[in-house]
Amino acid sequence: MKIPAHIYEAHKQEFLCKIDSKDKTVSAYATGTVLKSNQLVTGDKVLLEQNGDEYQITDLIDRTNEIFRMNIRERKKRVTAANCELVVIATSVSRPPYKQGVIDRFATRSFQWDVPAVVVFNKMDEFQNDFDIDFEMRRFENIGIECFEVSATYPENPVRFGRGSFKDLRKRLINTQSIILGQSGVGKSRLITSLSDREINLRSSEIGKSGKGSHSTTWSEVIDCGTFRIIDSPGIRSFSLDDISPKELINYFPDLHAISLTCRFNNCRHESSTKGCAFYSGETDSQKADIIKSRLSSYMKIMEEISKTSAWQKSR
Ligand SMILES: Nc1nc2c(ncn2[C@@H]2O[C@H](COP(=O)(O)OP(=O)(O)OP(=O)(O)O)[C@@H](O)[C@H]2O)c(=O)[nH]1
Ligand SMILES: [Mg+2]
Ligand SMILES: [Zn+2]
Repeated sequence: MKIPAHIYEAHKQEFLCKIDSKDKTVSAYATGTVLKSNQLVTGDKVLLEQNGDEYQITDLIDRTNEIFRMNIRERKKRVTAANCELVVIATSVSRPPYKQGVIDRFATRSFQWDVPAVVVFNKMDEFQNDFDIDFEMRRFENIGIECFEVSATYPENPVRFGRGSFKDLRKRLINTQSIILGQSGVGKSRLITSLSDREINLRSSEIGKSGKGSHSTTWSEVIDCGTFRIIDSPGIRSFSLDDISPKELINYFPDLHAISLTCRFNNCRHESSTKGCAFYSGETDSQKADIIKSRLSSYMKIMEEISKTSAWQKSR
């Protein structure tokens, strides 16, 4: 008899699995045939077989989606998690400081993965108005990304009125499996601890003098919060999107993509000197002109970076 389970933690050959029908996690090994064709990851649904005290993973259930980056050399996907219905992009508004470019990169990935995203502005208890948070939220809401303003340390205190609160965020997560992503130290683990209905206490550590996190979470793991599951992940060090080709990048900027379709030339580079470029024709919806301008500048920055890498790869 095969036992349906979820992978909560994936190591090289050993997998911590939660048996769906019981409140029980077991350590399981994967047999050659399953491992050969797949790399098993956190969030995977699998079937187990029990032999005495040992559990073996015999089958991998088809994934609904994958959190991945491409390995350019091998032209293969490197998957880090699976079956996520939502990407929770977490940022701090104090220390480490808010960086728009970083959130844009995560948003770009969520479009590439085809998984809806939300942005959580955490540490609102320390917010000093040093950037225009309403503008930032408008920017993300314009691409269908819901925003929340919370404090993981003081979850019950509404910090400002208007946008999504801690309660709203919890509501949004109910009955889903999601993954939380963000730089080290933004409060991902602390957020999960506060969001959970259960008595969990994930390891968090103080922000150093440099204002940077100290990479306290070291691998991805599913955290069962009672009414929802969320994958805690280690703070990402590198925000490089260099595995995305310059041609496909615009597809992951849906707001810009729609406008770019009306540029006169379909190989338009969207620079201010380009003839017939829709971004400089003054026809963009004036209420949104400021956010589009800011998104275009972010797109251009990423484009410049990935164009360099692909030229470098071509020359090899
Ligand atoms: N003031 C304040 N501090 C917070 C808040 N959320 C988290 N912190 C603190 O920020 C520090 C880092 O939090 P973590 O939860 O470890 O951050 P993380 O994103 O999980 O970091 P990594 O695991 O390294 O990727 C800890 O000292 C937390 O107590 C918040 O809402 N307000
Ligand atoms: Mg952590
Ligand atoms: Zn153009």
